Amino acid sequence: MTERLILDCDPGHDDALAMILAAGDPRVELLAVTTCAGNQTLEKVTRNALAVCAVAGIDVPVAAGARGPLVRPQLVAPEIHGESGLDGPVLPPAVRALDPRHAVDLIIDVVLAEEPGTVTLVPTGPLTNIALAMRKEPRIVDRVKRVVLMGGSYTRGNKTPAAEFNIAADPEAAQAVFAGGWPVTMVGLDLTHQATADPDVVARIAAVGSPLSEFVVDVLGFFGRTYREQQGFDAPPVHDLCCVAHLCDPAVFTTRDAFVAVELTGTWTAGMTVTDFGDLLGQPHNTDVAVALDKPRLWDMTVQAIAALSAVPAEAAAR
Ligand code: PIR
Ligand code: CA
Repeated sequence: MTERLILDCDPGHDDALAMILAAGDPRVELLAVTTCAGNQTLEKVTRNALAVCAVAGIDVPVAAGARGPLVRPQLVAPEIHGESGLDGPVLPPAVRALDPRHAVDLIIDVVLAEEPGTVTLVPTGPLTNIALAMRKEPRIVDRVKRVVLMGGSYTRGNKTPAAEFNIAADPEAAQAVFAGGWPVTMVGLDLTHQATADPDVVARIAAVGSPLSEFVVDVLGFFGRTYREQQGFDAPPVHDLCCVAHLCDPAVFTTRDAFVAVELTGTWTAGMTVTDFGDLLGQPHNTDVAVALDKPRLWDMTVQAIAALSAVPAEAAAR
């Protein structure tokens, strides 16, 4: 059975790769793309989503969502993703119009229109749209198959020592999602930092030899430079890609169940995903936490997806 998903993202270099895998792997069906302010402003990340659709020939509804977090001042990440939010590659103009609906309404409409238990939500930015959709239409909680989100960590953060960026950007929204009562898979930094695009991977992508593969090489080139300069990484970790990869093939990573809650009041720890794999807190486990990556599996499917999308004639891709 193909896994059907809505990608709620803030492209974003790794979000762009997640979109491409979701469109190019035959084991998943991308139903819609929604955007949320995160790596950059809503206008910028939405433009980037449409640009990725144009390059990759993605033809699904794209809707813009929340302009900022529920409670806190907005965070953006230009030091990693650049001023545009997707610096590096040449961004083609959009070839498709934005869906007129708000992202929250598109999410609700798609989930209610499909058979119960068949749609997975894949948030790869701050969780603002997902929290708002839960509150606007609580029936989606029982109808969604599960939520596979990139965010958090059980060891340390990247925005602060305690907090990962997507959760730090909107901790209140994240807490609502973890406590929502639906199955949640947390794909946090502990997992995604294993998903580096090493030089051999970039070479395999370049060897596909298409406009799309060139675009991806440029995406990874910029992301690799900022990750080297800002975070001292040898190669960039392509966080968001891991969520989609898990829908393509669950064996791409192992999980452990845990209780996860988001710290909302700590002086130095706001946005921390407090993770109890045992029973220290006496709370029922609410989350499957991604632990160990099968890296060759991740990059094999990603290279294949890029090749599959590249086989589409350029005219069809640009329609
Ligand atoms: C990556 C991100 C934000 C900040 C940094 N430093 C690095 C974005 C990625 O798009 C991913 O979804 C998540 N947020 C990783 O923290
Ligand atoms: Ca992201």
